[in-house]
Amino acid sequence: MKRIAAIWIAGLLAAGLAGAATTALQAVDAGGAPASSANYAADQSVGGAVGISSAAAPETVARHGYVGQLADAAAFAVVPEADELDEGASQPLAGVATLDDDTALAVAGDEVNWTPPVFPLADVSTAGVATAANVYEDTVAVATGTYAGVAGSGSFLVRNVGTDDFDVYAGDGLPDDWQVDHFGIGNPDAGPTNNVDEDPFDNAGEWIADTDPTDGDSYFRIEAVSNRAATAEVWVDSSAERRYSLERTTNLAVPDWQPVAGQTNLPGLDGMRSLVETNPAESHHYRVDVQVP
Ligand SMILES: [Ca+2]
Ligand SMILES: [Ca+2]
Ligand SMILES: [Ca+2]
Repeated sequence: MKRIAAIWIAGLLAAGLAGAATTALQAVDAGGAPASSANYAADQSVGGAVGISSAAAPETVARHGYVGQLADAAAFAVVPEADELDEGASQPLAGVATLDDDTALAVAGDEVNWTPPVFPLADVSTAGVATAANVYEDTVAVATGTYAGVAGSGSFLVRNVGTDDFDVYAGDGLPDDWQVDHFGIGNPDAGPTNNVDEDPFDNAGEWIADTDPTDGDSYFRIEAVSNRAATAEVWVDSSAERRYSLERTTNLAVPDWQPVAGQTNLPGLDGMRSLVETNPAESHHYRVDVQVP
């Protein structure tokens, strides 16, 4: 254990004990006055301000009035400058050591032996400057270090400010959290043109429709069309996170797709929903458009 403080001032011996000389017992003067005998003189140090003082930042607690103090670090905690940090940004770390007499000592970042960083920390310098990696969602970072032989840690939140900047999924046009949700981290099958489930849509298409890119039965399609009386109903399996529009044409050979009035940009329902054309003047072919809001 590193000795934090070692101050013993029981008195100043102005003259050492000589040979086998004997000294008379000398009562300590509580007033702090000098005392002396034939062989020595001492300036007593008793009294002064007594109590505990503290400061909030950097956290410090001092105990005053002790003639001497020996203390070892009993606990250590890492203190980040801020509780939240944007991904890719840096901030200083410091610490506070709680000594075995319950006093607290502010510890600078360069006094800490920092543990190698783990995600989402990209780096912690010897001076204690922490740099956050890019993340795919808000992620708690834990910084760990050792001071005076005592290990401690502290945490802060790394904010996800970019949706397409994480690891190998960066810059491919698909939201990183969606890719991680479906494929885990670092999966080469997660790219926008991949189609690992071998259904009619690649991953980019499955993202747009909010379908499962790892389930060959999950892809966007018209589930049913009903034509009761004069009303045409077109059914799709919908997502509440997407918008749907009904379009029609009379000719598939040379299609001229037109939106159906009142049936555009409708929210999904997280289940089957219908889009309706009432009293169409003639028979039509229909298709449904799905978009990310
Ligand atoms: Ca990000
Ligand atoms: Ca991406
Ligand atoms: Ca697919």
